[in-house]
Amino acid sequence: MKIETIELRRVHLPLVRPFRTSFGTSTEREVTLVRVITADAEGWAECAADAHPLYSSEFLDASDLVIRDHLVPRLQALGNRLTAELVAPALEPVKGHMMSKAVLETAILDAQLKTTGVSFGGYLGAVRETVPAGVSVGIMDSIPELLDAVAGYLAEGYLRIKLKIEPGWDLAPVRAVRERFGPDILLQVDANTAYTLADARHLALLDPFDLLLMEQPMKEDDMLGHANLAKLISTPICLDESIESARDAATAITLGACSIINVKPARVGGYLEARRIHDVAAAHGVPVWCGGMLETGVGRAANVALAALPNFVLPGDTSASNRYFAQDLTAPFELENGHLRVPTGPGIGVEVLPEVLASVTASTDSIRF
Ligand code: NPQ
Ligand code: MG
Repeated sequence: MKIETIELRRVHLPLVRPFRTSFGTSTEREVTLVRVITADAEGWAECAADAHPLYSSEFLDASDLVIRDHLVPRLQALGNRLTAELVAPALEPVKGHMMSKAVLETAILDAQLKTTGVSFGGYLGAVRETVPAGVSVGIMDSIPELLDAVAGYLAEGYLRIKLKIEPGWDLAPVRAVRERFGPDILLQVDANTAYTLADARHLALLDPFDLLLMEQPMKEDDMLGHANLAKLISTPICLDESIESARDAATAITLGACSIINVKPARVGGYLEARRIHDVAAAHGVPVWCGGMLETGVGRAANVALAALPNFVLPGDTSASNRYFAQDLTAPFELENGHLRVPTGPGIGVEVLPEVLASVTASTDSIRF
């Protein structure tokens, strides 16, 4: 593939309501979009990093810099031999920066698949035309406010509810949601690293509520702690932040640190490594589901394709566009009986709306390749 230009474009999208997690509150989503221009096609992807290094150490300004000064030059060095499959090996000497690596690999893969007329789902091995949609519900100021929000999402058709938790907002919201909506709704929690092993007895109080899983209760580098916690509570542990590679997945599974994995392509360097995590987990009989990073339609399209692989057996954080945005960058993803349709067109299978893009762009930087 011969790349002519790589464009980095910073956009700001307002969120329909504030989204609060144990690490902070967001009122808008700021992302860097990468556009890869070749003679035959244009590839698009979005960097999942946040403006602040709170979910992980990555953040957007640093990502733009590492892409420009450290990653793109290594791709340029490959010349016309460049393919999406060679991106990760070429970037491997650079430590970390998985989200920055992921956005480059994904935009290049999109251009490559558009050139050959293959969809993301077709390339990755999707086996479903639609995927069940879950929704991630932020920490609220009160239980009544939370119950209203959950009632609204269930009425829209969401098939699984994930409550964000933190110390002081865990037992009461879970109990209230179970009491109001009953034992049959699929319910899980996500702590985004807010607890320690000293909280094990408290977290065990969630055992009676029949949660599908508890996501990332402790620090990202605490594999052993999660393995110990798993012996003290009956809720299955799912890891998110701790898993940055297929090797991490194998370690966590073998250690007993998790029995379910949240796969986010951005966190693991792209869709190729995400598929390897899917495969490693499947080989161990460990179910996976597709996480979310408040993606615009550009990132959402590729996630929905990944979520259609066979071992994605739990509903993901693949929500409809209007869960986050009044106006998405693409035609909106909408729920159909609680499911999202997997795009079938070449590449990510969705197009960026030019007028919307222009209206939300804060800055653009073109790199001649
Ligand atoms: C998670 N996502 O599973 C993440 C966390 C998260 C849907 O719960 C800006 C950028 C805000 C990234 C908020 C969901 C974010 C973000 C939350 C990621 O842990
Ligand atoms: Mg999470």
